[in-house]
Amino acid sequence: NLDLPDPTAVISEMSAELWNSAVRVLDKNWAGDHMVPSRRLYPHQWSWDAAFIAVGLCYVNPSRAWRDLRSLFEAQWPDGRVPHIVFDPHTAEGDYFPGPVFWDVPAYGGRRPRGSTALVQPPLHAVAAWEVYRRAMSHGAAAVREAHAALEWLYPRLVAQQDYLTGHRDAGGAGLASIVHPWESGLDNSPAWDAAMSAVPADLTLLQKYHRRDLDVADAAHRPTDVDYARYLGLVLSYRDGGYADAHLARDHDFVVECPNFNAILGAAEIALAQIAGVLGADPQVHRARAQRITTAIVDRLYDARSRTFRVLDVRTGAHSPARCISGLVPLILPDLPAYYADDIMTEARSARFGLPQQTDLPAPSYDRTAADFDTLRYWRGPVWINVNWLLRRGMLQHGYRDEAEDLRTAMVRLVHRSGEYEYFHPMTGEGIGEPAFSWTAALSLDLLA
Ligand code: 9YW
Repeated sequence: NLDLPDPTAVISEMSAELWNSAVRVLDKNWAGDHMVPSRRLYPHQWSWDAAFIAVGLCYVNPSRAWRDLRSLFEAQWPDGRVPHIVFDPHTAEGDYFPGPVFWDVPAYGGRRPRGSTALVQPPLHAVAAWEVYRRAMSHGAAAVREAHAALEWLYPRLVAQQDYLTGHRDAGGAGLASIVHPWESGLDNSPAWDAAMSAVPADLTLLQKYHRRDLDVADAAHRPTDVDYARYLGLVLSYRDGGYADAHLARDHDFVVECPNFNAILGAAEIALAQIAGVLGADPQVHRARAQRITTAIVDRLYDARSRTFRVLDVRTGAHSPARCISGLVPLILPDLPAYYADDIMTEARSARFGLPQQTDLPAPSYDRTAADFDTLRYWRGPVWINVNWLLRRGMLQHGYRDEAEDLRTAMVRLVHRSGEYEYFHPMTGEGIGEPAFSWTAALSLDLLA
């Protein structure tokens, strides 16, 4: 039938539209020496955002991808921690809360000119650095030289980040990293924290002392609640009162958990470091061995044999969280994960709980669709996020689920093309919610199209 459009032409037109608009988003969000996640809500630099951003930015501007990662690691602390937010001194204190004044971190002899928080985020940067390096070839000899120099600069800093997380942060004593605040997970108000957070004091008077800037620019129905925020602030204040030191966390701190998403990324980072070490003439074997140890510890500690899913572990109580969240699917990115567990993850991903595109036409939601408290709007309690779906697809490719990986890729591209580069998406309708022109959604779209 001659009236029907040629499907390949439709797809390439859609791809070109999305590609061009994603590039525009990344141009708009570039702030001179770093990328902001979004102009209004997040006017500083965020740690794991920089990694996702680099993965896509390298197709169009590898120099900026390296510059962004470098800006982040210039703010690394002497103990190896890479802060979850690096503040932009040109942004007014009132434009983001909690800002530098609230965090009041110690100064380290001018090594950190830009100020930061004291928390961390999932260490995806080694994976990102390796991806940016791999793509340098297609940009010519100068780009390859730039990439090599960037890897040389980053490598010891990436190793120091891993050492901090598996050393200072090994509160559970089994070689995994604990997080001490939901913000460290990147999945702020995920139901995975509800059980552990219910024991954290919620001092609502803190919210009379401070102003929640996020509610000036975003819809309260989408954001974490005031009770969440009171607990978030209380946890920072108690970590701050202890000088942001990590000794005795399991004993003294109110929130100490091991997250499968965070630790799977920690393991994947060692695999990427092995590849980077190979290029730089360092020893890859030590990183492969570490990746293996992390994978084994994730299986031993975070796998719940009864439900056959990976769960968050509360280090203080020894209990697994009852919530089935997308974080439980991310260990699929670990190449050494035995097929038995990879199969279990795929069973969960295909189930009505997460319903891969075959059932819903949409990428996976952040939380179990069948749960009584599944919330279609509130941030990490239901909506679809592109970054964690990108990780899930990476895991599918890693373990040979090629058809499902391709379906997921198509679903993500279709969703962002239809709705725009939003921060997150309604898990029933696909409508874009949160911030428009969101950097990681744009950057990862480039990677999915490339
Ligand atoms: C906040 C910047 C960050 C992301 C997190 C996301 C959100 C910050 O935004 O946290 O104020 O709630 O949960 O993953 O890094 O994009």
